[in-house]
Amino acid sequence: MTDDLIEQAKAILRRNDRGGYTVPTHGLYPFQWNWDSCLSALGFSHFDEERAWTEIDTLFANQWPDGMVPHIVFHEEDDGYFPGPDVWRTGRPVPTSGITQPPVAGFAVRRLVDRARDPELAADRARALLPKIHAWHEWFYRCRDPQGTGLVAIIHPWESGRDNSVDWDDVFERVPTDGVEPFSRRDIQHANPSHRPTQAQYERYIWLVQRFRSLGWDNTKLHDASPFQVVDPGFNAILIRSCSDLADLAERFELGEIAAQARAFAERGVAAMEALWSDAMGQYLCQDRTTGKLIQSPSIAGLLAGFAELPSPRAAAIAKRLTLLGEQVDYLVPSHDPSQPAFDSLRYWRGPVWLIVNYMIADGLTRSGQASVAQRIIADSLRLIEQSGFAEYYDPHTAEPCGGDQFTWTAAIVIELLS
Ligand code: 9YW
Repeated sequence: MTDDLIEQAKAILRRNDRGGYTVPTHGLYPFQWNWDSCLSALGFSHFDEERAWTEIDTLFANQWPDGMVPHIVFHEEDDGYFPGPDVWRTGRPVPTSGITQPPVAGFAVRRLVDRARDPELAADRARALLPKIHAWHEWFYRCRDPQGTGLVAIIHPWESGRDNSVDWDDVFERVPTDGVEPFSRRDIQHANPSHRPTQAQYERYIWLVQRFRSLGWDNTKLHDASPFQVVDPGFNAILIRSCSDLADLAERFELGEIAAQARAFAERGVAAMEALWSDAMGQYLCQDRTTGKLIQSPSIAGLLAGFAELPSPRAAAIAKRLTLLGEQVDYLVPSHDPSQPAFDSLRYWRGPVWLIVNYMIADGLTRSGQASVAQRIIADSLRLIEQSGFAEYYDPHTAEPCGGDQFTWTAAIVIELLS
């Protein structure tokens, strides 16, 4: 059974391989996505280390001069996805989007180095990537935390990787739709529309893109100019974890300056996370940076926070929340609390389970000594695969597979969990 699943997963990675990068899935997402690639490299590394490094190298070959690593790289023309390069118009040699995604590269690179079967290859590739990843982290704290709070904001829901989370609903009231150029969505031609974001949400996504485009994608301006500035605990935890993993690697490779700076970012971030903690909800919450208020929306972002090294009472509280959620669903971890009225078991990031997030939460909790809930998450993840294949996401009650199928990062995580 295990061998069979690994073989199926490898076949998906090969099928979605376009040479130097993989597409997340055939049809729906025909380009390279940032955090998909970094997490997919983990899967490749178990059977083709060279290919794993190439996945991350290709992404970083498209890093912007200011340090940002874009959320999509449009390597080839394909009108199967909206919005394409003609909408973003970022002026990059290989067209890219103009926003970023959860910075999981530092974590992924460290994992590749730690278990390398070819340590020389790993050292060479990691040494070359380290300064680039660090430049991206510096970019975050410079451009997305201009007040120096220790936490970065996202300025577009797509940056979080959790496009239509309930977390954004109230802040989205502030994002207008006037002046949005007419557009035709492609996602709902590939996937079930009732599993996808709504038209009203898409109009706001595009309004923000047009706003940033009108500012020439100048990252010294975008943060302050955005009506959408949200501090996401899951996103920050990924950044903190990547900074601390990068610091460890930099120490190993005797890159003292990077090590010290990366360590300082991580330590400051962990301390600053306290501002996002809610005793009432028993988890971390997003913060609306414009008003300074916590967003009262118990989503998976506050549980993904456990991916960073948090004070142990916080990790224990997250484990407790997960145990309670586990009584409400058959499959952990729902992307939103099922007892909330906005929960929707099928609609993208408003309820369904995503394997990549499960993997990161389980990894963090295992490190924090919360092994039993981590094991439940992993067991649930594998049951989902056995029942419903390698989907983009799943209904936490019924295991119904949703979104795209033969999904690259889902397959990569299965290889990672079973190898
Ligand atoms: C979109 C590729 C991406 C992921 C995101 C996910 C979705 C793309 O797919 O966004 O156009 O909505 O939300 O996390 O990187 O798999």
